Amino acid sequence: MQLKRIAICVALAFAPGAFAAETSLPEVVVTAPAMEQPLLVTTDPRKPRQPIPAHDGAEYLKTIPGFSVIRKGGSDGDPVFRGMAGSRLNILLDGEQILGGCGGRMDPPTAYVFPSSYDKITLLKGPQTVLHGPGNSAGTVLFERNLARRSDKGAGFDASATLGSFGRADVMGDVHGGSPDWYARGIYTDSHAGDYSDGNGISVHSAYSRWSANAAIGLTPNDGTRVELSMAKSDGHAAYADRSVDGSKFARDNVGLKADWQNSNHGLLGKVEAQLFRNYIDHVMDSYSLRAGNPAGMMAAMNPDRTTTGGRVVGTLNFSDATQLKLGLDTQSNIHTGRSGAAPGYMGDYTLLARVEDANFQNHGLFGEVTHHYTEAARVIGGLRTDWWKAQDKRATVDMMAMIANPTQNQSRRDTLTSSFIRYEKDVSGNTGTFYAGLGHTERFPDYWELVNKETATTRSSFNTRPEKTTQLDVGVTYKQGEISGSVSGFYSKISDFILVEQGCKNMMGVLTGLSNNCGGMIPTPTSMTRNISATTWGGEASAAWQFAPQWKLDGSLAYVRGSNDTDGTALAQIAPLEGRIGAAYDNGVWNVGGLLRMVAAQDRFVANQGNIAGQDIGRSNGFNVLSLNAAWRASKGVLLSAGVDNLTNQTYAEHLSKGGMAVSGFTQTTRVNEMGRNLWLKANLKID
Ligand SMILES: [Cu+2]
Repeated sequence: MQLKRIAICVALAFAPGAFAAETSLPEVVVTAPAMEQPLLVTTDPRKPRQPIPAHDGAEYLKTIPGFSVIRKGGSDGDPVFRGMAGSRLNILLDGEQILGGCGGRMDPPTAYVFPSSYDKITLLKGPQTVLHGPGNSAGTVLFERNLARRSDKGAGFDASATLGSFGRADVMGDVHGGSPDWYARGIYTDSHAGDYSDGNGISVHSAYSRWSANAAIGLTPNDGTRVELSMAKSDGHAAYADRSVDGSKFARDNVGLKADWQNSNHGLLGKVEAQLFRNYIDHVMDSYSLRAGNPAGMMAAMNPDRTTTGGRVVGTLNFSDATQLKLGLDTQSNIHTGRSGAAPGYMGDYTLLARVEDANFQNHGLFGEVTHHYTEAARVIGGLRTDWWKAQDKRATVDMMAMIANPTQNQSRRDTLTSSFIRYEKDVSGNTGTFYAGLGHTERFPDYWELVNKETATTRSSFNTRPEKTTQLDVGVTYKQGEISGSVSGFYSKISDFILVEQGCKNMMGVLTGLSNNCGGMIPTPTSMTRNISATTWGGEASAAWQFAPQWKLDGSLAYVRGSNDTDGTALAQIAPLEGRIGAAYDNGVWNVGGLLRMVAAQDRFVANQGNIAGQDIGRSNGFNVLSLNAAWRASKGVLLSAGVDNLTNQTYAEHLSKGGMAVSGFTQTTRVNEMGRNLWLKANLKID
């Protein structure tokens, strides 16, 4: 009976227009993806979304309640979840880790993500898994492609095109084909935008251009076996409004090999997954190619690169129908180098200089995660992970001018870190939802930015910064019955040795003279330091949707985090303020019309010059409300046309976490990098299977 009802519901959901009155249609324009399973939010990156995001990973995550983005320009912002940025958020591209190279954090992992080249984005909240690598104290984000075996010979095509205000133009093409025995897939994306203007018509130095190409070939000799070889190449350039250089190169070269085997018979060993990858990124930032008035000589360009190689093998052991264990190993090694000089063709051309290694890192992890169902409606999930970590500081000097010797030159560090979690999940009676409560502990070793390009209050090198330890309680519930669905996810987190990044001033002797960005004159000089503190954060997200009439749906969400620095007795910096969203949509199965009101409160809790590797607090920020409207037409099966107006009332506003505006020749300097003013967009999706 239950199965029959599910089958009818599924059939209705895929019959556009037919019985829209009796079922809720899938969201057409994504405005706030909801948590439908404990701690898990999934979203389709190919769907139109509002407001229109830059074509990078961070802005696609921003639609998920709890996420914010540290804005630096038009693209490549840093994603922040529940106040946690940088490597507190584990971001995986088809299971592969990719680490940026920029010492100024222009390239978070999401700068190398081209969302529409993926089929699915998944957020796993909290330290509630050990399967995806170390350090996921705030959460794990998976950008993934679907890999189902073909049932017949054939080919398909999926494409989209987007046009928008301020010179926005994107295309995406995805061609795939094969037979039950093999498949091939190629995906290309291209995205351009000019400098946008804020609500006051003030132009922001923010133009960008990005492209990516992916190719994969796979063998699927039977239902349970798959081997895939994949390659990716991408590049781009982006203007930055928050600093004196722009990103003129973000090149990525990738190769990956995956093999999966699933046991078709009942047996202890149910599945084996193995993966190897190499990611090379080559980044250039310079002061001359994307802005006027700067000389191309001397130290005008910096060119870091990073090679990340890694692998993973996981076995699934079925001890019984009720108990399953995933046991695995993963490994990762990365080498970071740098060089800087003049533009090509000038004396001191950086491209002719040797790259100099400044640091390398290795990590080997062993993990096990068990799921035990002790009744049909209740289960316990637990995991344990140990990481053996090593880092080496290769820098001879610590300053741009290569005058100050590195006190930790050639030092190595080793550490063994452990992470664990246990979670109870109980389905609510009548199968209307699930309650969960989990306790997790994770230890995160400092990343490149925290160890290798910072100082401390007392030394010129932060290479001995202690690892950060997070213990977090996650509690929540999901609910869905009839016309109403909703979820609540709360957390309470105690972080010891939280790695705080502060901006300060040091004199010639390296003695700290104050905490400020504005050090004045030649002496003292600005410095960026790390310090281990104790911190507490708590908060959560709530969302609800109500289909109050057959073709009408209302939804809303709230996200809030409060953070304190327990060592200093102050607020914890870089926490986004309370945010709420209300959406309404009319959908008759063919036409969809919707609106979104995003309401953000003022943030009074700040500590100037403190934060993380991606940003520091500037000061208090004002609240704002932004209204956006959208419409979509399912022209035929496989054809969707959508359009929207974002920031309808042309508000001038900046997010609390946006970086401070820099003086760029030809542009007006603002306190923070302002968000886009009123803008229009048009998107066409085409799918042929
Ligand atoms: Cu850079």
